[in-house]
Amino acid sequence: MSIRTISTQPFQDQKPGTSGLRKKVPVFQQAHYLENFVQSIFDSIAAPKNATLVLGGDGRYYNREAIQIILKMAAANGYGKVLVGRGGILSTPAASCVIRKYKTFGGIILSASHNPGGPKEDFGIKYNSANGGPATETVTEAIFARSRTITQYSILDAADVALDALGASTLGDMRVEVIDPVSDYAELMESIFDFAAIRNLLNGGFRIRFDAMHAVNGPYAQEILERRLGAPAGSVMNAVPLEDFGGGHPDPNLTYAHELVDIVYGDHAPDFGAASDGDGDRNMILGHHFFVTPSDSLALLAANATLVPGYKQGLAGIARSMPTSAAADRVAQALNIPCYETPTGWKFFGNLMDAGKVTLCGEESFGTGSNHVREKDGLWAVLFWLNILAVRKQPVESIVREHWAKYGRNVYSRYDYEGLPTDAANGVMQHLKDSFATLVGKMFGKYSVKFCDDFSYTDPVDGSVSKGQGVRIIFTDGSRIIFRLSGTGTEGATLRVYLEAFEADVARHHLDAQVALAELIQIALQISELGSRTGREQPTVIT
Ligand code: G16
Repeated sequence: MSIRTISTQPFQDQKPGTSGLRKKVPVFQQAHYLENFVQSIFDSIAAPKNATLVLGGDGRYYNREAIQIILKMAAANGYGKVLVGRGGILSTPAASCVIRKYKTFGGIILSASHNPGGPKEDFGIKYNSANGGPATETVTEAIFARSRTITQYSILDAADVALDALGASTLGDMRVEVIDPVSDYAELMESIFDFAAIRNLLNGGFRIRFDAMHAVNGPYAQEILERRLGAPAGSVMNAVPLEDFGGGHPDPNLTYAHELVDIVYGDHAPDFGAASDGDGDRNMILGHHFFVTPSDSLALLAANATLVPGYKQGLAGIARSMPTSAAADRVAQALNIPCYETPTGWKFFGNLMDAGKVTLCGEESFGTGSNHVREKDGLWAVLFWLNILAVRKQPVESIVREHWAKYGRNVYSRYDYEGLPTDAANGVMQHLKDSFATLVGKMFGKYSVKFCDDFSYTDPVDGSVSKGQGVRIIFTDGSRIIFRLSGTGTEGATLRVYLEAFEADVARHHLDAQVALAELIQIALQISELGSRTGREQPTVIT
């Protein structure tokens, strides 16, 4: 076995987005493309010799090939050991858990998250640091800069490593340990939640449905929900992970998880429904004929946290991404703890958690998590809900309605316009920024614009500044319209419009969000000129 040093031309498009580098599979299959990025990671993170890495992915198309390339490159770059999930599988939260538990130098996660998989669909790669979280912007910028100047990479000339059985082998001087992808994670969940109480709930006829969407969480959910907690076999649906997610879009929202949505809104609906995404870090929570918005879910978990053994001491603080509703802020205020508003992207929570400033974090994009790992965690959110339900013994809907009655309701919806021509989407954003001065003070029916800006964030821990994180139009009553370009799409541009109105009046809490937000939606379309600038009348997805 020898190390080969291969000359390469840099690619200029390897800028990591919100969550690592995501491109179509054929892009990754180009000669040297993946290798350039992996070498750029290795060159930028400068691990000491014999460092240990964690490696795994969500099992999508090209996962296996990429794992073999990365293993051989790690061996050629002086790593001492790689812990790789059996079959090359690790959910994103499980990878974070393993990095932390075994105190490794970092890890590489292969996933394009909620994006579709398959030979013509998406693939992705990202680097997570020793804290188990996505690399900070400083590191991702360094990786990108390196990828633009790279001239060579190193790879071991060796046969593929057997990945389907647990155990250790060597690759050159490097040790490869194939680990069970589920057990460390399942053990962590048992240490946080009251499994006995949840088992009782499930034994008592409380019916659940978990949709793994043919993605990575199938085996995790079967092990934890069915085997360890005793949910009847079949409670986990679409449990077999497939390279193309069965042709579906593994994004747990009301549009893409329609199979589950039809069940929980159907005649024999279960008491609780949930879904997670391609790599297992997102979650959607549903009750009997009832949808819990991710923003409300964060607020509810925070308000009920002390019912869960792992959080019975209370919370240090909460963090939410800027477009996430202010429902969590109200809980934080009541608990007298800080609530931080960060840019979109889980990486911004890492410093806050490492510094002990926050315990729970959440995003409107169906992400919720805590300091137990440094990624958002889909199954963790499901277990958190089940733990609360086991203690409170009330239906999901009545827990949410009681919460609204106490704190008020932050009515919320997001409109996604996917696959727009990039110029048109940029044009909408520029037009909004150009309109700030004329918008302030302007009345739109009962809404009066108080303030607008392009959100900028100064990290309270390391002082780093992130600018241009989304346009905020804030009204005098606290209602908000946010416009933001997605950082995770791979086709054209995706423009997201986030709408939020605060409703204190309990008598109006029954209103459908689309009805309650109708006026704000019209204002958003009017001020952005979205229709005329993009030619798009209807959003692709409404959540
Ligand atoms: C990633 C990040 C999330 C973030 C989301 C935003 O999610 O991990 O923290 O909220 O992107 O997506 P967009 O930029 O498209 O609005 P994931 O699940 O794709 O890794």
